[in-house]
Amino acid sequence: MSNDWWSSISGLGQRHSQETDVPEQDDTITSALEAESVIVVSNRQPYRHRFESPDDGDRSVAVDRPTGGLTAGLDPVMQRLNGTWIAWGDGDADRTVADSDGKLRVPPEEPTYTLQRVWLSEEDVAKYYYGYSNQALWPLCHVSLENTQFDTQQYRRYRAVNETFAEAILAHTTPESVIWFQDYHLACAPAMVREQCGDEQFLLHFWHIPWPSVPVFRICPQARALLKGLLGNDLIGFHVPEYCRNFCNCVSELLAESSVDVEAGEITYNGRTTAVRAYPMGVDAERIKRRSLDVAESTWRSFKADRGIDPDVRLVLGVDRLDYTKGIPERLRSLERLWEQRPRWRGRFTYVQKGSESRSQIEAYQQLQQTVREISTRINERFGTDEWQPVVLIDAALSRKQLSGLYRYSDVALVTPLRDGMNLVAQEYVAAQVDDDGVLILSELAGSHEQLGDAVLSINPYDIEGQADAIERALTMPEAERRHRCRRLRRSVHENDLTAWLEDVFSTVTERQSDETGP
Ligand code: GDG
Repeated sequence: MSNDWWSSISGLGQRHSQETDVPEQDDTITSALEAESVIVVSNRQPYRHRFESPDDGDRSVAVDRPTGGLTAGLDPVMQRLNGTWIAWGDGDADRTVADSDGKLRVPPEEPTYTLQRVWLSEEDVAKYYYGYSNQALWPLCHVSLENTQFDTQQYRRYRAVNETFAEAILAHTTPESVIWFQDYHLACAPAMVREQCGDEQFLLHFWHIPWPSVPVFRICPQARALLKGLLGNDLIGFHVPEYCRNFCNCVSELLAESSVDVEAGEITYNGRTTAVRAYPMGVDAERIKRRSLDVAESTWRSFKADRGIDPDVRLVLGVDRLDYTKGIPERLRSLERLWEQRPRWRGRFTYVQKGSESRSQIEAYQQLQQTVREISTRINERFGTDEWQPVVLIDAALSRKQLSGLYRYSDVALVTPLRDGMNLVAQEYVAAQVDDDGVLILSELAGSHEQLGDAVLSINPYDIEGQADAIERALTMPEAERRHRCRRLRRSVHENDLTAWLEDVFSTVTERQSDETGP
């Protein structure tokens, strides 16, 4: 199954490993919410069961578990809260271990909360997931209009699957429930739940990708229905204020009967108020720092040797899901431009692209994979020598520790999306710079630029020449400047980590709940 943010932030491909990855806990998060009241709803699940060797007829079952990002951040919170997590059961052994309603207690070794699996048919997955979610909403929100397709059948199925999720939610809802939706797969479900359960429950939604401006969003034939669906929530969170404003403006323009205060982020529709707030998501910086410290330079040198990279050549790194929003072909073209026009850089550094296959059932993703391979081969043929390969592609999933080592020992990271809700790779790279010695080149069009923009080298990902200049500047940056920038970035990433993000979200929930109930 292809990856989306859910699988990718918890470790692409190898999205779950045996590595324990529990972030620091903070009581303000759990005390903000009453036990047994939280229901998290997402497309992807935190635990997946699979048959170890289905081809050999082996029926032994293995469990894949969260390794990082939000899954690992929320899993321990859920363990304390004894709540319910509702998600699509996509593992081939998922039904074997769940009860007849699709429920099971997790984590497997010491069960503390309920995982409610939702079963989807092949057609559901084709139309709801690969169809409307990833060929309409994903490209639309990233303003990739050439990849955006609206298909009524797919939309109907998207609604039907949202209905299935809503039914599963309602089966677990009590008057005290706080229901937390994740992402663009579930835009219609909040209004469906609200219609059935009334006003008592608190519904919130975190939208992990950008929200586009009015002229772009109104292209969508289902624009009004999607907005109405989301306005079933009491609170909607985006990564940055720009997406909040865009969302408010869309409601104001497209739903005539709404009243919207864009600056305050307050929308009244159908007699109910929805707050719209920015919560820039963070990473588990402390954990990444510790992992990075654990990777010895010798391990790193053998990692390079295994991939045929000269241990003494400098390294520029890109880590992405192979998605057309990540700006990978543009990045490769800027490297090609650099080696072409400034030959002194040939043989001086290698570009490593950790690219994880994603959503390969969709043609645009197959094309992107092919383009990346073609440009890389062309560059290697044009400039490579017996001793030096300019571009190294790594498609195998790396463990979190290997990834931290790769971050730590790379001289420069290129994070150059054409559009990105946040981009956690940029923050992870910073958190792994325990030697204060890496340079981050970051796209102005990534949400994370808002937080890190002051101390990175900013680029416009469409500006091939400008990117080439930035790479050269990064490779020639004086040590004192590198260290100064790195320290500022690390401070920011540690202060705004995953726990701070969770605290922020939950403190608004408590605030809004007490506003509703009064003093
Ligand atoms: C969506 C939004 C938003 C990658 N390769 C490996 C690996 N990864 C991990 C990285 C990082 C994650 O994948 C990628 O996260 P991003 O945030 O960069 O991108 P999306 O997948 O597009 O995520 C995005 C995010 O949701 C959260 O809201 O920031 O804007 O598009 O965590 O580390 N992990 C491991 N091995 C790999 O080989 N273990």
